[in-house]
Amino acid sequence: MNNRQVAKYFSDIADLLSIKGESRFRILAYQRAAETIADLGRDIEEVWKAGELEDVPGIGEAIAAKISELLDEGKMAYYEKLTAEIPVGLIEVLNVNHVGPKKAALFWQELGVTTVDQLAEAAEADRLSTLPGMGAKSQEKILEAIAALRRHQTGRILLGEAVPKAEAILASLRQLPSVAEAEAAGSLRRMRETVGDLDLLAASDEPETVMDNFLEMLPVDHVVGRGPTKTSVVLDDGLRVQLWVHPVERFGSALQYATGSKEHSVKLRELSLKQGLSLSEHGFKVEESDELIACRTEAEVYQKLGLPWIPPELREDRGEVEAAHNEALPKLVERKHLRADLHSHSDWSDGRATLKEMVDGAIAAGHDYLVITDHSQSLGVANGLTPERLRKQRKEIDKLQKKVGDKIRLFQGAEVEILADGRLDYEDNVMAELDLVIASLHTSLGQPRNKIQQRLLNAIRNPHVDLIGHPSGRLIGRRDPADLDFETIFKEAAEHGTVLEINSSPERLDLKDTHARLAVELGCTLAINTDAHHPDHFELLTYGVATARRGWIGPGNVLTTRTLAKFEKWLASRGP
Ligand code: DGT
Ligand code: CA
Ligand code: ZN
Repeated sequence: MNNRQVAKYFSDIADLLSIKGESRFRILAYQRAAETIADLGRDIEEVWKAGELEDVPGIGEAIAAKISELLDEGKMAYYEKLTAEIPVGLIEVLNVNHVGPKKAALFWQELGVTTVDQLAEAAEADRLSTLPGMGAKSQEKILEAIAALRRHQTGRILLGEAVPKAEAILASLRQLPSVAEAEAAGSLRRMRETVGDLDLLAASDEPETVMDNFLEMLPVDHVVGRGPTKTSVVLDDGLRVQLWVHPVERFGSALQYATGSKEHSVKLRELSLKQGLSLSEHGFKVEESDELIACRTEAEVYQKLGLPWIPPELREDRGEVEAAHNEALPKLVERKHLRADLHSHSDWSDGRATLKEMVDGAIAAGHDYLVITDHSQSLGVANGLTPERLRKQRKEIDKLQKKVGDKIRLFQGAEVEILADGRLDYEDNVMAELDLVIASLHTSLGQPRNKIQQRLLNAIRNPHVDLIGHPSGRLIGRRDPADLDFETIFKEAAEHGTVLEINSSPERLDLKDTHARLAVELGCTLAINTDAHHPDHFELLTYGVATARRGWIGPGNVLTTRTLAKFEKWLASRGP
C-alpha cells in the first residue's frame, strides 16, 4: 500500500465521522493524520517496518496502531465498523460543492441518498428543495456542482450542457462590432454526445480586439494559450473554451478545419493532395505556386474537392467522404420534420407538471400529437400508476382533449416496466386499453447478458408493446449500457415491428448514434422522443434529432415524422 492509499483511509474516516456528527476535534485528528501521511516524503511501509511511526509528528499512538493494522492485515476494523454504519458513497457526496456533512446526513436520512448519482436524481426530481434549510436555489446549485464534479472527473461535458453555454457566448461575440460572424465548431458543431471543450469561431479582421473582448466577457480562471488566430481559456467552473478568429474571406476554410473531426479532415486532405493542393485552416495552398485559395463558405471548400457539402454531424470518417463522392449522402431527418412526442410524463407519476401544462408545452413545441406515458405501478419511486389510476387518468386526458380541440391530438400510453424476471408490469388486458405501450428497463440493468437480453426480447415480442424506451439503459458518463447483443435485438425489433426509441434526454441519447444507424440498417423504425418530465423538456428534441443525424437517419425511418392520420393508421395496424 502506498502513502496515498493509506492516507485515503484516514481522510475517509474523517469524512464519515463528520457525517456522523462527531466532535470537530476527533475529525481534525484524522484529517491531520491523512495529510501527514500523504506529505510524508518517505514510504509509509518503510517507516512502519523501521518501527518509527510514532516518531512522525502528527501521528500518535492510536493512529500508529491503525496504520500498523492496515499494513499488516490489509484492513482496518475501525474503518469497517464506520462503513457498516454509514454508506461509503456519502464520502463522494461530500465532494459536491455546497454539500457539507450536515446536508449529506440530511439527504441520506430523509431521502435515502447514498451516492452522487442518487443525489442528482433527487435534485432533478425536485425532492431536495422542500427539505429543512433547502430551497429551489440551493437545489439548483447542487445540480450545477454535480455537473462540475463530473466534468472534473471525465474532462468532458454533456452536449446538452455545452450547447446552451456556447450559444450564450456566441450571442455575446456576435454583438461585438469587430465580429462579422460567429459559429460553433469542433465536436460541439458535430453534436457529439459529449464534448471536451467549446470550440468557437469568429470572423473578423481584428483578431486581437476580438480575443481581448473574449477574455473580458467570460469568467476566465486562466489562459491556456494565445496565438495570432486562437485563444484557449479555462473558465472558473473548469470549462475549457477555445476561440478561433479568421477574416471573413477565409471563414469557410477555417470553419471546416475547426469543425473536424480530425479523421474527416485527413480524408479531405488526401483528396486535395491529389489535386496538388494542401488544405489548412487558412485555405488551399497551391503546391506549385504557393498561392492561397481561401474559401468564404464551407460549401466552397467541399466544392473545390468535387464534393457536395457534408453535414457536420456526419464528419466522423464513417464513410461520409466516400458517400459524398458517390453522390450517396443520406437525406437527414430535421427538427422541422417531427410532429410528435410519444414519451412524456405528468405529475400523475414522476413528472413535474400537470397534464394541462404538458399538453400546452407540446402545443408550443409545434406537435400535432402527444402520447402521455406515465410510469407503471411497480416503479414505486416514480409513483407509478395502478390500473385503477390509469383509468382515472384516461378520463382526465379525454376531458383535456375536449378543451384543446384540434390544436393537438392526445393519446394515453404508459411506460411499462420490464420487470427483473422478464414479465411486464401490467397484465395484457390493461395494456390492451392503452393507445400505445412503451416498455422500458429501469431496474436490474446490471444483469448478465443471457438474462437482460431475454427480458428485452420478451418485451419486443409482446404484441401489446409498441415501442422500447431508451433501449440500452445507459446514462452517459454515469451508467454503462446493459450488456445486450444489439444486432439480435434490432433484428427481432424489425421482425415484430416494435419501434425503438432515440431518447433525447442529454444524459441518455439512447439509442446512441452508431446503434441507431445499425438498427435502421437492420430494418427498424425509430421514434425520436424527449421523455419530458416538464414542458421545457420538449425542446430537448434537438439532441435526439442530432443523434439520429449522426446515425445517418432520414425522416422516412422515423415514426414521429408521420402525419396524425398515418400515425393513427399505424396504431390501428398494431392491434389492441
Ligand atoms: P473534443 O474537443 O475532444 O470533443 O473533440 P474535437 O473534435 O472538438 O477536437 P479538438 O477540440 O481537439 O479540436 C477541435 C478541432 O480542431 C477538431 O475538430 C479538428 C481540428 N483539429 C485539431 N487537431 C487537428 C489536427 O491535428 N489536424 C486537423 N486537420 N485538424 C485538427
Ligand atoms: Ca473541441
Ligand atoms: Zn420515461
